[in-house]
Amino acid sequence: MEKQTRLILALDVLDSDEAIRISEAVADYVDAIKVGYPLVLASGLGIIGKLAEYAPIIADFKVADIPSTNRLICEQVFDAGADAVIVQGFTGHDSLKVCVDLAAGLGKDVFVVTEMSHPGALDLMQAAGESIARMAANGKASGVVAPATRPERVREIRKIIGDELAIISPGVGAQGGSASDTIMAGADWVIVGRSIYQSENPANAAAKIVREIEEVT
Ligand code: NUP
Repeated sequence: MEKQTRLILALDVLDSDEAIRISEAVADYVDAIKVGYPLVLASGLGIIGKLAEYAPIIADFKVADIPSTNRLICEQVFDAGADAVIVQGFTGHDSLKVCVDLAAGLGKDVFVVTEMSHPGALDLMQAAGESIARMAANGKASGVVAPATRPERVREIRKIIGDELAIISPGVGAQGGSASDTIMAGADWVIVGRSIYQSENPANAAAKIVREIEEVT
């Protein structure tokens, strides 16, 4: 994934034609497209290969199982044409290792969720977030997912992981986070969904976020 616009589209629409239409419209403004359960469950795993024509695909399956099952899941995801997969970190180092080893052999990326962006992440996840970030760095993941809704946590997580790992950061727009604040806190990419795909003009909405990022980089 090349760092150019520093924007990743979260494409949580359900209809495959709409997904393709939006991907085509925003392709110039995004470095990757993140797809997850809503789109894949509604339209099938084949959508990954179709969207890969427009941008690298990050499969947000928040993989969270035992090592053997994690491997089976990641094999399917990479076979389908995804360039990267998002895995949960709370399952521990061995579950992460099989994903990283598989990805490394295929030239793909693994991003590890540290602490999520929604309010409920404060209940349980935040307490583990820094340990998960450390495990992601030790386990040679490509990067981590950290909350744009809490730029101060992005800053903390950046201190822990250093400069080798990337930070991709959801929570901009609909969840209240700011693209420029998140980039200034140390994120490499912001992930934006509803503010783009629910907009009347997704390309303009994406272009506006890219300009906001350019002003602080
Ligand atoms: O902590 C996380 N927060 C989050 O919103 C981890 C995620 N993977 N996401 C995903 O990012 C979420 O599932 C959605 O696909 C996207 C944010 O979308 P939006 O709030 O910009 O619409």
